[in-house]
Amino acid sequence: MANIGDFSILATDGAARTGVLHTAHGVVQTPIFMPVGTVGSVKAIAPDDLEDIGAEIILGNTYHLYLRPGDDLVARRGGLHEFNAWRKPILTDSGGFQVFSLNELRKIEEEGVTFRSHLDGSKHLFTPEKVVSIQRNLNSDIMMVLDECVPYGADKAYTARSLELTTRWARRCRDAYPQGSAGNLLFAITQGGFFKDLRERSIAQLTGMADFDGFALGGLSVGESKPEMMEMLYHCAPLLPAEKPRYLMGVGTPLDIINGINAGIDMFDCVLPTRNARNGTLYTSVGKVNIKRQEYAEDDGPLDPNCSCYTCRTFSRAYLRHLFQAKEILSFRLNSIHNLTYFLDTVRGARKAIAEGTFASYMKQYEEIYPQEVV
Ligand code: PRF
Ligand code: ZN
Repeated sequence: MANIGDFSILATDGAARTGVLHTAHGVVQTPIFMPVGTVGSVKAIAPDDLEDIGAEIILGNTYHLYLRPGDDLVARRGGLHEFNAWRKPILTDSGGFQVFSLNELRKIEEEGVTFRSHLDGSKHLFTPEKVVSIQRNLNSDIMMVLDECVPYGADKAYTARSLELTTRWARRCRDAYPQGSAGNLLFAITQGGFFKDLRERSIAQLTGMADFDGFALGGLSVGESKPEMMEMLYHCAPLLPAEKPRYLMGVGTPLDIINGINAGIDMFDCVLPTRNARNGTLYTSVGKVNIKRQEYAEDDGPLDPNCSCYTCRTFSRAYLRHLFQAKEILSFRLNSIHNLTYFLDTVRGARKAIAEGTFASYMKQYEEIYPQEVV
């Protein structure tokens, strides 16, 4: 019998691994991509669509759900799974990152971070204890610690002070909810900016506290160049404990995800598939397609003949283009179904390739589809 938090690695291929993580709402196969449902809903997508796509876990945001509708209100509805009718695993980000990206007037102190709501300007304080309590109210399967995502370009002295604070906050999060208290897992977030020695220090401090259920790499994909991100990713991923799930936060493109898997990462989330779906940028087996282009106006073929999603099984490129041009809300849904399927197919294909020992050639296909990718 597996316990909540158990993570078993089933196969490895180089540094890449495939495994199974047990949560209170079922298992997650890794590597996995987590669709982003900021306010509890994956934009334009209903839970039955998510089921059809084969999503296994979605992400919600502490920051947004705390401000609206309020974590107490969600708790009174039985938690986020009962509230949004997604009964499979949910990971919640801690709010740290959202406070830093959505608030210019935030103030960071030892106690926590003070910020103003982007909705009504009201003032709030997130402490490590508070974000754990919010995530417990949401009944998140995987809670994240409060961290400071250091802005790109921060100097070494600032980054060093910040990572120490992130470590102290992580300890306070864990102390507020000791491991195994109930069914909510807690992951630590390593930081350290773009300084390898600081990254190593952050990882050593956090992995030295053995009582986290997983470890994340934070502070990447924050404005750095692709080579800078890759260098840090490949340097840090192998330093995270091999026996626990490793999560690369907020990353990324299909090729980034493939690189993450190649470096030994197990979990990913990004708004890219859903946000790009709403912009008409669609990922296919031959690369990115901009569905608004004139060349698709009378194209009766499927968006991607190699995709078996509802959108590709049912509609032509001509119709998808028309929906997009007419700004029909169905366009959001159909495009999101396809892009999420593409990202989930990417990780499903990776799992299969790792199990079969063919991950290197699987990766090569992505390098060919997305050469010198910038965004
Ligand atoms: N910290 C948290 N959430 C995040 C990040 C981080 O560093 C990132 C960085 N790409 C995305 N989401 N808490
Ligand atoms: Zn499709």
